[in-house]
Amino acid sequence: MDQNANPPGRLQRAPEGFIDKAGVRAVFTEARAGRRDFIRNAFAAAAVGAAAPAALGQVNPLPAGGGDPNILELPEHSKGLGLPVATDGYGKPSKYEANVQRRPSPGLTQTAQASVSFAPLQSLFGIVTPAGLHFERHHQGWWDIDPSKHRLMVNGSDPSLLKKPMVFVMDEIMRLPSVSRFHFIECGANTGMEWGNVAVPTVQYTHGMLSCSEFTGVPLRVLLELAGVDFKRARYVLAEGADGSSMTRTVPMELVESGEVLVAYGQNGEMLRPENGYPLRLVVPGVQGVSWVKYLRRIEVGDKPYGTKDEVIHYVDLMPGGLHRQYSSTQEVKSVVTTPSGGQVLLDRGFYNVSGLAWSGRGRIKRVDVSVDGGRNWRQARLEGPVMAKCLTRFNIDWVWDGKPAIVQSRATDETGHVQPNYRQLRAVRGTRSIYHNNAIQSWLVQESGEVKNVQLS
Ligand SMILES: Nc1nc2c(c(=O)[nH]1)N[C@H]1C(S)=C(S)[C@@H](COP(=O)(O)O)O[C@H]1N2
Ligand SMILES: [Mo]
Repeated sequence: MDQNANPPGRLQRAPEGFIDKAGVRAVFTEARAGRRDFIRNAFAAAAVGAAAPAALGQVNPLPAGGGDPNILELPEHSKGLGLPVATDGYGKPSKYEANVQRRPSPGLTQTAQASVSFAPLQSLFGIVTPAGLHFERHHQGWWDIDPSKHRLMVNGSDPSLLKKPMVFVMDEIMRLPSVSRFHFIECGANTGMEWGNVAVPTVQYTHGMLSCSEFTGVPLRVLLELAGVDFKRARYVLAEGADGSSMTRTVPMELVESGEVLVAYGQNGEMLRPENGYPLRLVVPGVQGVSWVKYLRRIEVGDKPYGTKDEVIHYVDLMPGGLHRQYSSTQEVKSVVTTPSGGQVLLDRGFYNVSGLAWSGRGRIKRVDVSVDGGRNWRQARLEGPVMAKCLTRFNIDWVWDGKPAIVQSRATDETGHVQPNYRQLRAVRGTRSIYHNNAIQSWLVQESGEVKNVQLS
């Protein structure tokens, strides 16, 4: 149970005068030198107390002969003429952000087509994933499909289940009333490498098969109504993609009837990216990514689950007794601290904003607790609004690091009362040989050196 040794909310404030001039100068100097390490800069700007200037001096000595650091010379961009508008028809990030990239995991897969690239969660703010940084998971490569040639067929496994099989072109789908909703998508295999032990160093690789977008499209229910589906008897749909992977997944009709499942063409205000299923994908809120069929070309309605390869062999849970558990597709409550996280470095003790993401396939996040002592004491973090169902929720909490080793963790609770388990609790039920559906509490060890490491507590 919760041992709230400390009251929730903003516990500690940084001491007076914690922004010191030497620290701020060091930040400017570092920025000019082109060295951009978010954590270092953020820290330097918030360096605490009398020890800070000395520590900063050791790590970031001001260059000798740099002139009077109190006199700011006007840089070129404050004097000259800037670039004209529309130099680039589609804007790109600053060149200084070039290290913010989705990344594959070398050696994880045998080909670059049946593979995955991970989203850089450590570099993102808020809850929305920019389309160009959305994780990718392809079973047989991606395509840029001509939308004028794309078709979506709606048919029945038995003709009596629907009155009128239909084939839609994109224009027809886009004429229908649309909805836009924010949802996370998480691959069922996210954090899958960590089942046995620590395997990868950074949050990008432990949790980066996770993204969140505003999706726009038509509720699948609307298309099924147009086709005259008998909802009493047609209790399942099969979604099929147009790529070579024969990606097919059964979706229970309850989810479709609720209006949640979307046939989506929009992502964050523009058309889907080709890597994410352009021109049409299924959005199945709260359900693992594999059911979000990309390049969606067919919906078949049926009266029983289809038992396709992706649901009887893949994306199943290997239980301790050797049994396979199928169709466990809801993404259970989970969270992770993204700052500080593995691979980052805290320069010195002092104030930090601990920040992370929480989500649940069952609904809204109700609360997130954060521990900095490996789970002995917990404090309640602030949830940044809007808090939406089956969507990422950003949380933040103040922390003053005393320079001693610390183990930072977050534990989410959703509105249905589900609480994120620790590894001991999860392994007691699920064993250690699974790949999928690992929602355990993540631990980051902040070492005395300031280096942050991925660790697991037994
Ligand atoms: N047609 C098709 N749909 C697919 C896949 C695929 O390979 N082909 N991969 C699935 C898996 S396993 C996941 S996790 C998500 C990933 O979506 P993303 O690439 O947009 O992140 O798409 C799903 N839909
Ligand atoms: Mo996946």
